[in-house]
Amino acid sequence: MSAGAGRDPQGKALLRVLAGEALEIPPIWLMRQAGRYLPEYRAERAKVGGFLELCYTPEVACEVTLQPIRRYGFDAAIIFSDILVVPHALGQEVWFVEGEGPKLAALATPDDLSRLEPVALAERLAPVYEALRLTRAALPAETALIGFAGAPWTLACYMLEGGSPRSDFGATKSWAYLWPEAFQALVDGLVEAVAEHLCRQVEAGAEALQLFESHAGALAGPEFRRWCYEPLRAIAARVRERCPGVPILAFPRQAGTAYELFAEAEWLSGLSLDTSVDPAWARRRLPEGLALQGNLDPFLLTLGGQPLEKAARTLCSALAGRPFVFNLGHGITPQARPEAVAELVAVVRDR
Ligand code: 1CP
Repeated sequence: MSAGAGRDPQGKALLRVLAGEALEIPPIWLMRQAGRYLPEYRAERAKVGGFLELCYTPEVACEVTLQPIRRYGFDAAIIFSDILVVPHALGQEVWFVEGEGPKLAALATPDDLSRLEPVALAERLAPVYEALRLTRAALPAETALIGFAGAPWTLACYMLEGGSPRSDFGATKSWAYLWPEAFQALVDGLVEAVAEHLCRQVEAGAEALQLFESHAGALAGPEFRRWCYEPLRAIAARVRERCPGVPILAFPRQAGTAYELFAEAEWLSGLSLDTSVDPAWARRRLPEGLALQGNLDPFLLTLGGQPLEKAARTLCSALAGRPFVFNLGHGITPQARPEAVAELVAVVRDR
């Protein structure tokens, strides 16, 4: 199988950096690099019924994963899927409304936890693993394949809010404060489910893993430690036991000063910085051996030209000489100009 060979840090730039090497030309990939800004993605999307069908049809998920690699030759492909396949595979109803985003049948009270069916997870997500196998077989040898999952707090937000969280995270925080034991049981269950999903992805060919904690910014202090940091650490421990050596990246978006907690996270290979983090601060406060990933403002890809070039060069200089993966500070938007993405890759590689 290619997974073992792929994890050899000799070849692939992304894996070398996640093993602690500083490369003169940083590897580059972009969060949400397959998506609506690409006409070829929109064409594939129009052929299938719904967004989840796209995720669960291995040939199509493989094709859209490869599209940005063909166009730009990124150093890594991220498997086309979504963080919400985990709640879906646990038996929660999930659907996508065009222009509105994801919707879920919210868990209303602790009694609803009994509706979740963790035993069925791997079987329901088999198409994702098949998509990884197909993609690994089709990728150029130098391109790393990234598997991913949502982190428990972020998944809990969608599961309890019934979709994209309200600005006060009211439903989620009500559970956490009113029913802490039930909320802990949900988070613990998600730790197991996410660890299982990540290990299956590695077994199907993923060579690095990213945990998306998109709503880390809703937490601070002891709550951050309990609901974000500790569950991430617990997942990493399980993955390291079953899949030793696979590098793990975390993206605790908008964590603010809590980014510093990860300075001691020896279980982590790389930390993804959001747009609000000053790279010079990260360089000073986070350990030399921890790869930093990020954090160009995605808006610059709607502009292109001189502002994009200047920001990309500044970012590369700020993190030169240490393990660094060039990326955005959040996902690419549907408004990004495909030509601007090509400009960005050229600037990062040909400075
Ligand atoms: O119809 C469409 O094309 C829907 C748009 C879309 C896409 C392209 C959604 C719905 N998901 C995806 C793919 C996706 N989602 C990937 C694919 C791989 C790649 O990067 O190319 C990944 C990694 C995700 C991860 C994801 N999904 C996150 C974490 C990253 C982040 O943006 O913070 C989150 C929060 C989701 C939930 C989700 N799924 C889709 C949307 C629009 C959202 C976000 C809704 C919200 O903001 O609350």
